[in-house]
Amino acid sequence: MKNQLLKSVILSFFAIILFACQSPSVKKNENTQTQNLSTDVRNEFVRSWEAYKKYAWGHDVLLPLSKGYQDWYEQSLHISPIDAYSTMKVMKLDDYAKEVEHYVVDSISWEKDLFVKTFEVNIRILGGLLAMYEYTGDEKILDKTEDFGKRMLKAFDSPTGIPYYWFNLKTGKTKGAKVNVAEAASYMFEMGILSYYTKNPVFYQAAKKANLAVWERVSEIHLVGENIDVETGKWLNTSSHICAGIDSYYEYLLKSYLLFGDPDLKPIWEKSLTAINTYLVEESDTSFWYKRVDMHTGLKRTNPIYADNSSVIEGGIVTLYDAFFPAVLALAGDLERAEKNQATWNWLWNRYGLEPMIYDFDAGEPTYPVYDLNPEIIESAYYLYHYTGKDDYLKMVVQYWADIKKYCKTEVAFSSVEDVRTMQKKDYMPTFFFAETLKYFYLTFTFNTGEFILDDYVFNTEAHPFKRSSFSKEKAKIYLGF
Ligand code: DMJ
Repeated sequence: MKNQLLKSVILSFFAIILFACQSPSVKKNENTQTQNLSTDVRNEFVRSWEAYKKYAWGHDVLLPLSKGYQDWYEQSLHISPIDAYSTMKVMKLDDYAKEVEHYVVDSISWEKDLFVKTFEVNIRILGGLLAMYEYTGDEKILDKTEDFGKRMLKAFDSPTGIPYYWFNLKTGKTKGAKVNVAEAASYMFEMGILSYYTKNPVFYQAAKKANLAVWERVSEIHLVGENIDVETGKWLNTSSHICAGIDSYYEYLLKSYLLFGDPDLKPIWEKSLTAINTYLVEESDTSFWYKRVDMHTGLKRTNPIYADNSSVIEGGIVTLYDAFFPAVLALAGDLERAEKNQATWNWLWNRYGLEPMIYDFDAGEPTYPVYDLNPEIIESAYYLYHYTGKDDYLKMVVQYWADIKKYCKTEVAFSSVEDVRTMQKKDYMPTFFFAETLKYFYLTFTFNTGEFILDDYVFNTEAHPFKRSSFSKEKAKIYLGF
């Protein structure tokens, strides 16, 4: 007995020595690896930004193969610089950031006779400008932001309060009564922040009204449909899911509640999440998907006929955008489902080396094989790395970075891919590559430095970060008017 005790004391002693000797060097190697990777991501951001400046400055998008540019509409909305800004701040590229600040203040006017997409300009332009104000506190930037927000407010002037698909920046005219739920009700986050900064509830109130208009029309089992008419409030399509077309509606219920604490949002989010997990999960021994069901029956869609004649989308169709959901689940504290869902997305990524934009998990085939440098799977791996501390998630992100460099890197920047089965490149680099994709890579690889702590921030759906401590719940009640 005594001998055994002595033996185990000696063994423990050697184990401690071994651990003490090995652990720091293993950690050091890991740290060196992530340090090298974060430097690599930052260098690639700089290389791509320099290409944007050289070939596309002032325009919306860089064309990375033809070395040209493209604008979304007849005139530029300057989306790349506005979207790239917060990543520059996160990467401490302050000279570039200053240049963008000056550009926004001195060279951008929103007095443009242009119909723009309400949803897209909200998450990229309003979200990007708000982040710029958050970082600088510069009142001139807030003026530009408020000016944009007031123009956008016109879109919400509909019989239901749900915004039209398009609004004209100069005239305030609107068009496009058919919107999906993401386009109908993903505004509370940005417009709430704008109300907070300007102490004017009008923005948040409009956004919340749109959300409540959707919630009033939720089904008896607490699911929303996909498309809705902003004038009649009628569902045009009763397909319910968390995929592209609804995604950020759910994301913003949770995130707006976290940032402002509006008590009306909590039960909506909680009932929605319960319904999602009750009706949308399709789990097997090897996969965990969120499928498409009918909003009234909760049954998987097999032969949908839509009132708006939109294309037939069956229950097993998922989009790579849906990979945002593990991050949202993790933020909501449901690590079990978040990890299972992320494992399934990771499997899909590794099957091709990049993700197809639309995939049919019943057929086991992509139905639209494009990859547009999207961030969602990286975002979710970053959240899970943060919340679980498991190296598996770091390894996933290391792999995604290696694959993106292998298949998407071009002479001057990065490109989307036409087909993940052939890896044929496509002459386009979306603005969210600057705003989101490179940011989430960088944040994962700098995670151990503690320079950015996820718990201190809430991101908009375009990865523009906002400090929780900038928003007092007490003041939010007054400034947002709830
Ligand atoms: C981004 O523009 C936003 O994240 C949006 O919510 C949907 N996804 C794209 C990038 O994939």
